[in-house]
Amino acid sequence: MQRSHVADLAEIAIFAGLAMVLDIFTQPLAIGPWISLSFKMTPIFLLAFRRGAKPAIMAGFIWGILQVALGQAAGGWLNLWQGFLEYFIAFSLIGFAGLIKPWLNQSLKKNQTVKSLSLMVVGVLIGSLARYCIHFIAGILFWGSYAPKGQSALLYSAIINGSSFLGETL
Ligand code: 218
Repeated sequence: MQRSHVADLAEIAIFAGLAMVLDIFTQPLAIGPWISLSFKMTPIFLLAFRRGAKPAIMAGFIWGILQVALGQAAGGWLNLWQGFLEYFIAFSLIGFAGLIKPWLNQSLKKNQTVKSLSLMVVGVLIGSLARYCIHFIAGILFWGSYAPKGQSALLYSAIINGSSFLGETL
C-alpha cells in the first residue's frame, strides 16, 4: 500500500523537530564537551524504521540545519567545510538506519519480536556508525590542535568520538 507523500513530509518535519527538542532539553546530561549519554537520535531512528532511509536522511539533515540555525552548533562549528561535514552530512547519515526496513517489515508481519528488535539494533548501529565515521574523520582533520600535548590527532579523535559514539548509541 502506497502511503501519502504529504504524510511522509509531515513526519519528517515532526521527527526532526522532536530530535531538536530532545537535543536542547538533554543538554544538562552532558558528561563532557562532546560526551553525553542521551537519546537525541531516537526520533530519527523511529522515522527510519517507520518510513525508511530516505525520509530519515531528510529529517537528520533538517535536524542538522536546526542546530546551526538555533545556535546549538556554535561550539562545534570551526569552519565551513568542517561545519558542513559534521552537521549537514553527519546528521543526515543517521537515516541510513532505515536500510533494514525491508527485513523489518517482513519480521513485523510475521510477529517475530526478537528478530524485529535485533534488526532495529542493527539499524541503530548502521546509522550511528555512519554518523560517527564522519565525526571521527573530522576529528583527525580539524580538531587535532585540541589534543593533549603528545597525543596524536588520530588517537584523540578515537577517544573523544569513540566515547561519544558509545553514549549516544546506547
Ligand atoms: C576530537 C573531536 N572533537 C570534537 C569534534 C566535534 N564533534 C564531535 C561529535 C559530535 C559533533 C556534532 C555535535 O554534537 C561534533 C561537532 C570532533 N569531531 N572531534
